[in-house]
Amino acid sequence: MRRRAFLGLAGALAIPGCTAERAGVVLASRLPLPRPFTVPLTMPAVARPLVDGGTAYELVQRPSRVEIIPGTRTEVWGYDGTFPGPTFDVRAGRPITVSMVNELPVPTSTHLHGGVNPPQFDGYPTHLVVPTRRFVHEYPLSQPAATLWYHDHRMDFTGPQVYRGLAGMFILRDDVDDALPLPKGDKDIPLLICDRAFDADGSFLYPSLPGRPGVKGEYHQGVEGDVILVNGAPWPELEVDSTRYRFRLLNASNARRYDLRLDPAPPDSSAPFTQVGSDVGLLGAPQRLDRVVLASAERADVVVDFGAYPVGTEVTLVNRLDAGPAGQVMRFRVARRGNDDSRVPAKLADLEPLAPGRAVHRRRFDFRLSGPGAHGTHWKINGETFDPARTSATPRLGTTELWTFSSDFHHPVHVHLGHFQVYRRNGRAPGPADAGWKDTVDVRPFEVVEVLVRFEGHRGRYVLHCHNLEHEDMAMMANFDVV
Ligand SMILES: [Cu+2]
Repeated sequence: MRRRAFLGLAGALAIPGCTAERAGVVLASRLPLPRPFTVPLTMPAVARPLVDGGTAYELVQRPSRVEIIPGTRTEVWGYDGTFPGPTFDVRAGRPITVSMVNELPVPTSTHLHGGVNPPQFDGYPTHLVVPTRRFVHEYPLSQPAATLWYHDHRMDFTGPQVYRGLAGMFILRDDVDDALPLPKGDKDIPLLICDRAFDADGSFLYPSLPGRPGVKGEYHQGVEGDVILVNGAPWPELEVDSTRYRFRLLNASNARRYDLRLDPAPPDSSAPFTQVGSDVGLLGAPQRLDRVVLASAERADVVVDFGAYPVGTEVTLVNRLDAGPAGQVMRFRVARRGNDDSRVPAKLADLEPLAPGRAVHRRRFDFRLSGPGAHGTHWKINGETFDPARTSATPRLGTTELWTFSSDFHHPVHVHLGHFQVYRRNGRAPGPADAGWKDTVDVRPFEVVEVLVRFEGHRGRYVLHCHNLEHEDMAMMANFDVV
């Protein structure tokens, strides 16, 4: 009975107008906003090893002043002083080391999101690298090609520190992916999408969260900015050939969800997006999509064929979840004809579907708000706030478990180490956004999402948490120990 009531409530909330598809609260910029589509899309620098051909990298986390809004300067805290940080472009099966040097005024902890890494290199929230010190991460990269990303993970301060700029893309390639006839080279483009608000002096605007000095209550839901940045540029424009492109979409926003569409849709009314990859690797087969919905930290690797549009067309990537400035993301201008020898094959990779019969253990994780009370507002998992000393689950290495996530709000649930496949959403088959291997799943208000999660590679202590960074900072996190 309880379960039926639960699903009934979820159904009611799915009625248009009754549900908020938005996860956060918008913070308005105090700076006049730039006109959209007036700055070019730029690519972050590619991370270079210390020695040509080597496998040792070093990034310096430091403040710098950069021009994001034309004519103003914004202080960012960036990897090598850049926002986004340098893009890693590395090969599966070839381990690397990344020395993180902290020249910021605060402690940091760096997490390679989606990485299958030993616990001591995973960026545990209390594994702090204090100012002036460094820490060398060893990444085995023993996992299939995928679009990963790296970002700060400091306990209680991940939201403000990522917001200031501590995030970058991490592209892992392998022979399977290379052998596919997908668009390559300058037509394989990472797009790191996030939102920010700017103060009158050009600095990033970020509120205090409940429990901190100068509380503004509602931002416990999550912070959304009114400026959409792609690769760090506000509503940029990209000139494209009338050919296929591969876009590695990452929602690097603290809280904002996106419902991405192309406007106009292709004149031949074909689905504009062909998804080829999910969070942590290729799909088994491509899927055609009219829209791409991304919660915080989710990725979608998609192919768009601008050959469907006449040369001269301006195609806008829009976000249907916002009627204001954040309803637009970037623009593509189909500038010229181009040769296109790429295609999307019917089969992409061997994807082993996990069957529920494989699960050796079932666990439930309920994500819910508590407070405001004597101890303030907290976001809790199974009624508990994060305690680094407590473990909530002990999966065995090499096994698969069935984990059920339920929620009272938008909670994009991220599991470290363990990759998963969505088994059921509200008792039914999962949706298009759930396809493939995942590390983050979009759990919406009063939904029940069941995932089959596999624990491979390493034993030790890891976390699962809500990837709405404000929720994460307000303790919506739990330990599990792989034993
Ligand atoms: Cu949450």
